[in-house]
Amino acid sequence: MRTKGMSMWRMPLTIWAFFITAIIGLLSFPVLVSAFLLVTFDRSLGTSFFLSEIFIGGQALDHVGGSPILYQHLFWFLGHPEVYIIILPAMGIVSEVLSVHSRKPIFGYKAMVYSILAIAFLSFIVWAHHMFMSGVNPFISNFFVIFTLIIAVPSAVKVFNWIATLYGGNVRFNSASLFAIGFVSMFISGGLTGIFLGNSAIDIQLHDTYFVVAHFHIVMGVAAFFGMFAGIYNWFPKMYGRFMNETLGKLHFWGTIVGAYAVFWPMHYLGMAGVPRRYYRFDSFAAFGSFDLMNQFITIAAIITFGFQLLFVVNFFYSIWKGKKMTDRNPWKASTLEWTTPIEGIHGNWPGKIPTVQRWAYDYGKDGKDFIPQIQPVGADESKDEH
Ligand code: HEM
Ligand code: HEM
Ligand SMILES: [Cu+2]
Repeated sequence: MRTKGMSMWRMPLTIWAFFITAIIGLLSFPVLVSAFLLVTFDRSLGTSFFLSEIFIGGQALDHVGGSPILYQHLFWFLGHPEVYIIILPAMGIVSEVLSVHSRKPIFGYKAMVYSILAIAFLSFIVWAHHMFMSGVNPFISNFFVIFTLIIAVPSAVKVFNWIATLYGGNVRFNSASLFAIGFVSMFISGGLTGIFLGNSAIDIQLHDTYFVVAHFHIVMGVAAFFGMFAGIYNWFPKMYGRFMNETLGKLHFWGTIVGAYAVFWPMHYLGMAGVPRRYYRFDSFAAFGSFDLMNQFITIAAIITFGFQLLFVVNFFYSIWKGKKMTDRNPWKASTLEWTTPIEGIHGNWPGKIPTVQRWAYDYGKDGKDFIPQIQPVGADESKDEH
């Protein structure tokens, strides 16, 4: 007899991802807050946690023993987990959207959960990969190189499982699933450059160049936004009882994915050629003059990509009031709970008794049925769970 009710192994992956994200946040933000407190003390109370002996104008200031590198450690102890705080929710949403719109159970549900856990754990022991050029002992760097490269394993497991979920699926190519697929593409592109940066020997060349800017915009800026868009297009009917316009949505997707690659792909070349980040202008460096054209191209691409985001804003607000009305409470034929509440009083809960969860969240295409809602009891003749 299978137990009734929601259990950890029945949670949708979106919820798993949000849950683990909350834990990462709880453990990492306090470290940043303490760094901020110490900085405040340094600046207003005359302490020198981060200020070492400095000479200004031949005069020794009265700071002793502080270490600016300590600030970097505290900052990146938050900073690296933070990038996963940004990406994990998107990963959860994408897992959900890909499964629903390919009409297949998510491939490797438990592996997905364990890789989220592994990523979360590892994210706390790789922070110094942002500091290979801070004068960190190269022997210590090796520790961070190894664990950084190990993160690629659970990341690859997730990518493999998303693709395997799509494989052979009856995929509905709508705005939600397109953005989810776009997420996978961006995550692969940005993850690969992470592996380059994770090798300290290569990072010595690439640190503080546009290669890093390219890496993190693709994997964080663009991918996280794609996850958010996939989620909005997917749950919009749930939120407002109306659909977003699909034609505008698809236009938004194609404009954004082409635009985002046009903006951030060339940055890799800039970086490999040695163009540093955080420079306002390059006129005093003759050598960088030859990159003007590429920079102009990036600027124009960014403006056009921004234009496509306006389509989204228009679509969003237009659809809230004028979008096609939802007549079926479960338009995507999803098995998760949120789609079983009535259309009226969208933000309310279930009228009367709260339904009991009977099965995991991904019974798609099981026993020849298109989908089985999570609240449907398990039949006696039903085959075993997928996980
Ligand atoms: C396979 C996975 C990944 C690896 C191995 C990796 C590795 C690295 C390394 C070594 C750096 C430091 C580069 C440098 O400053 O010289 C870096 C920078 C960065 N990464 Fe990743 N990364 C990965 C995935 C991600 C993900 C998923 C995100 C965000 C969602 C992310 C966001 C960032 C950001 C924001 C920076 C730059 C921070 C800054 O200096 O301003 N990375 N990455
Ligand atoms: C089309 C959209 C975007 C464009 C064109 C863009 C462009 C840029 C450029 C050119 C830089 C480098 C500045 C420099 O080093 O001098 C930069 C820095 C950065 N961007 Fe973006 N960005 C975009 C969206 C985003 C998004 C969505 C995120 C976050 C999710 C983001 C996060 C960052 C961060 C963390 C930095 C590093 C700031 C630093 O150097 O301390 N960007 N961006
Ligand atoms: Cu990092």
